[in-house]
Amino acid sequence: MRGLKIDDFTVKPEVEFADFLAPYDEAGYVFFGVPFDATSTHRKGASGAPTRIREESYNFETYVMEADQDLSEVKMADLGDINTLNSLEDQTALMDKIYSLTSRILKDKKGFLMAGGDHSITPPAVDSFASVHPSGFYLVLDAHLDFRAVFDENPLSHACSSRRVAEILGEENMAIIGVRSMSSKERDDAKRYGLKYYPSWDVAEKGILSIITELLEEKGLAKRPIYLSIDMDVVDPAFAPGVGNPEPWGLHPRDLLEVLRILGANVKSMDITEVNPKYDVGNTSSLAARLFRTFVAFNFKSIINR
Ligand SMILES: [Mn+2]
Repeated sequence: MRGLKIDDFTVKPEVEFADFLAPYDEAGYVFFGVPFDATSTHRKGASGAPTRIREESYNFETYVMEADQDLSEVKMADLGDINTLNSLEDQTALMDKIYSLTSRILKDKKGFLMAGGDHSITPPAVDSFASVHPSGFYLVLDAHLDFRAVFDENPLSHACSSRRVAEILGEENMAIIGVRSMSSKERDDAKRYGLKYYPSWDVAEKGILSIITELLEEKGLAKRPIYLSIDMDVVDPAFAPGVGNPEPWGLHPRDLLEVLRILGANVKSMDITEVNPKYDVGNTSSLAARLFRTFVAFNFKSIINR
């Protein structure tokens, strides 16, 4: 991958993410899509998400009210979508591309916003994040524990994403919020590893604020760079029906807003995966677009006020 220009990784989109129009060299934040869903297990279609999320991004004002920040004051670039054949045969090559591209972006001191695709795309991005931020922490919002060692004979399946991240960062440097689905084997493994996770009913009972506060104290998050991964199925299917593996008893979208509000300053990069336009009426991709915009607004605001 050495010697590649930044444009060599991606295919330019027909329509860029709204307001992400700066050239790469000037951008503080870089958006890109990964149209890959070859490891999806129930309803395929997440490969169409980057395009749909871009389309929905035009619904919103440049002024992000919750952060009191106008995005017209922020330099952001849309690199387009990573080249992929969207097949299992191509998966290892794709993982290498994600690693190389995210490494380049981070070394250029920019944050990335990655739009999946299924959740299998996250570990290589965390891998490059960990090499740039050795004290990094991984926070994932997901209905599923995704802690299988292997699934469908594929260790790179989306059902193994948290397990792969644990091997990269160490299970003590990660937490999962919103879980309500796992196998009994995953339950046993999580216990053996001491994996920190919060079921969705804990979020409903205690409130997202108290859970984030607990993590801030226990894991020293205030001083650590965070990689935030949002698997859209963490949100209740009533609010986000367009996902591959919908699970009842999910989070309210405002819980995600609070996560961004509190941790925005420390989240250096993020992804949103598993949005599936085939089962959406537009609200799921719209929520994804707004989450990306809100993240940039909170993060940039905290940077300029620091
Ligand atoms: Mn999931």
